[in-house]
Amino acid sequence: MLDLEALKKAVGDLEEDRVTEILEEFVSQNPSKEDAQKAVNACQEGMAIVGDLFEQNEYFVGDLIFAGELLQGAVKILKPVLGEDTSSKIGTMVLGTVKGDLHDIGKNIFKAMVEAAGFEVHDIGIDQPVNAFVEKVKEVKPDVVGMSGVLTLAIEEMKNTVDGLKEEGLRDNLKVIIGGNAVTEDNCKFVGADAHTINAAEGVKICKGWVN
Ligand code: B12
Repeated sequence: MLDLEALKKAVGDLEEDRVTEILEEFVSQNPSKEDAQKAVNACQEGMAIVGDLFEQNEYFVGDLIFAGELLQGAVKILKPVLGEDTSSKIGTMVLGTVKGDLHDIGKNIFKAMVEAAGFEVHDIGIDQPVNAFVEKVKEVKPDVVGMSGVLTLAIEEMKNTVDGLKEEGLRDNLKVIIGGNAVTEDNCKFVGADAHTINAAEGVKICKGWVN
């Protein structure tokens, strides 16, 4: 059995060896995808602890960097379980982290899961300006655009991106979903997106609903 509290605490305490030990043992027990998603949620909660301690000046930028590396390692261990699916292609997505924001751990988790669900994902990376989204949409004509951002400033950039898509006449044939720690119901409306979530599994469900 996976001890979610222990995992959350180990991530919050930046105990990399302990996180690896817990997750390797978990994966060796052939867990379900649902349980792997619970592990992701526990890691996400652990990262929220890291963020809080950073705000309280108990952790510093170096700790954020280490936390990022730690979580990337954790996702690598979980990926074979999260990504295990043989669905055929159900849709196309352009995905990226908006301009000014360099955070990509959550985006990469969502990408692995939505790919496993059958989406062909064109990941344009981090710190991507409006025109990078617009050009990629023109090129691949996706069903969905996914934007990620965890910084408060990301919300304004998400809105600029939706406005940019509208200006080019591309918005009407698209669904737009935003994710990352900074998104809320209110700023989803402000951005002009169709949906928002801070949970990758929920995001996958929403996107599947759009193309089915
Ligand atoms: C790790 C980390 C970093 C790492 C990032 C490494 C990387 N490769 O991503 C590094 C060290 C680079 C970093 C830098 C900075 N960071 Co930082 N960072 C964090 C931290 C601790 C964790 C973020 C994370 O990975 N969370 C875990 C993931 C799994 O969660 P998530 O992103 O929300 O993703 C989930 C869902 O939201 C969803 N999802 C995500 N994207 C998408 C997209 C779609 C389409 C969908 C459907 C779903 C989806 O799926 C995921 C799984 O469920 C957070 C604290 C926090 N509470 O988040 C601070 C935090 C985000 N950082 C913060 C700050 C201030 C900074 C810096 C300014 C620090 C500095 N002084 O330099 C810089 C900014 C750099 C920049 N321009 O972006 C603040 C932001 C404050 C704000 N409100 O704007 C936070 C909140 C910390 C804090 N409490 O102060 N950071």
